[in-house]
Amino acid sequence: MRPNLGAVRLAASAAWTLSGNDIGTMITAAPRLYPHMWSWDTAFISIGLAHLNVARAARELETLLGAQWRNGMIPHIVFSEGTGYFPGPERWGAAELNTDAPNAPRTSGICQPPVHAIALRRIVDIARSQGQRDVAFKLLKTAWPKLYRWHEWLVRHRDPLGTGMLAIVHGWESGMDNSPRWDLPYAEVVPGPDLPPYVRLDRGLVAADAERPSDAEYDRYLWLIEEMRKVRYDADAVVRTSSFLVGDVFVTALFALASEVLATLGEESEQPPWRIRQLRGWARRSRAAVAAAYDPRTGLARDRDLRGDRWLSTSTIAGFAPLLCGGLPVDAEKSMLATLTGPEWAGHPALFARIPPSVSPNDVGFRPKEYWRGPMWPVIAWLFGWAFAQRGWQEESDHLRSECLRLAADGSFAEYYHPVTGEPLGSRQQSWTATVVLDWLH
Ligand code: 9WN
Repeated sequence: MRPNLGAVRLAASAAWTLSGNDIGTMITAAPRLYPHMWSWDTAFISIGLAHLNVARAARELETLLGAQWRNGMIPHIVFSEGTGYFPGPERWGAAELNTDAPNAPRTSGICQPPVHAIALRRIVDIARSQGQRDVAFKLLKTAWPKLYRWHEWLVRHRDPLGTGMLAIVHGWESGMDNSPRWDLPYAEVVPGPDLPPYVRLDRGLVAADAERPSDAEYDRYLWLIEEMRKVRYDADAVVRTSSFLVGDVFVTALFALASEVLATLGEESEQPPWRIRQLRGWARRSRAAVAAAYDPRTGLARDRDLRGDRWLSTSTIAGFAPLLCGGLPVDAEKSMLATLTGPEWAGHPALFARIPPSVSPNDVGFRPKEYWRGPMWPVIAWLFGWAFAQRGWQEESDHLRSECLRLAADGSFAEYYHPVTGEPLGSRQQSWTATVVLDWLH
């Protein structure tokens, strides 16, 4: 029988999970598999923390922002002193190769989806609702300019077409590492003979190897790092030379959404009006790029392979990106929402909970246990739920919330879940799962 903790015990266990992952200097993404700070994980983690202690939440976000590169990039990993994760700081060599990277703490050399302004919005609102206006205002004042610079970096260095469609140079930057979205572009990434040998450390930390990416996938992940090392992580040179360059529709939608959110936060904290106007302009352009990626034949939005100069049509959760940021004509949007909740996706009769999995259960590539190739990720459901509430779709938002709470009621706080059986998969006590559950329970 699957355990069901009930709301009070579930909230207590979520809080306990976060404190268990607190190593003093940061809250790690997970106890063993991920003993460091990940950029988008930390954004979500700080939201959950805010319910427990707003000052602690502010500190967590500030720790991440403290590792921001001098050029504005927020790195995808901020390394702790902990070992046990590969590739670690030595393999990345970011600080050795690029003077924009901080020496301490050490970081990786790529980035992750820009969800941080959404976290800031949430923390500020939670703080205000608790009467802690001073903490909220202080955090806004320190974090806002840094987040502005982060968004500016993305526009400057990751919009190679100048259309607002943001590009990624590694599947890890999407946060959806081995999603079928990247199969075609990764097929063109050919690891060279000079790929230095390495030993994976993630094996054995999950129940079955198939829950993690394959060795062939890892070779490509590592090869892309070699390519970046060759150009010393110079942002424009990386975009010119990386054998993986893809316009990521999900990242672009999050950027559009987060830029609007940041603009509003800017108004609330009296930031320079020209910067606020600029953010709204970036949001408009990226929203239009997301809408332009919409394919009326499938009803989903596509990624764009910039090396292969082709659209990438896959049946993954990222195809619903326009629902996050808006921009589609009303009819197309309505029918996309109906697809998301309908029998191809969240309403598929075989599913354990009515939450969209990472790949449609009807797709030939659906693999219910394989990481980003099928499982349900609570954190992704949270993002849609939050965006839906902003867009006035409260019923759909509430529904995602209650279904996700049902999925997470076992208290494992798994990294991802089997969409049909609800079995926990990947890491346990994953911080971002605990934190979104905490947010839902408040
Ligand atoms: C590589 C930490 C991260 C998440 C990603 C998820 C996974 C790392 C890995 O774990 O990626 O960055 O080693 O598999 O795909 O979204 O941020 O939780």
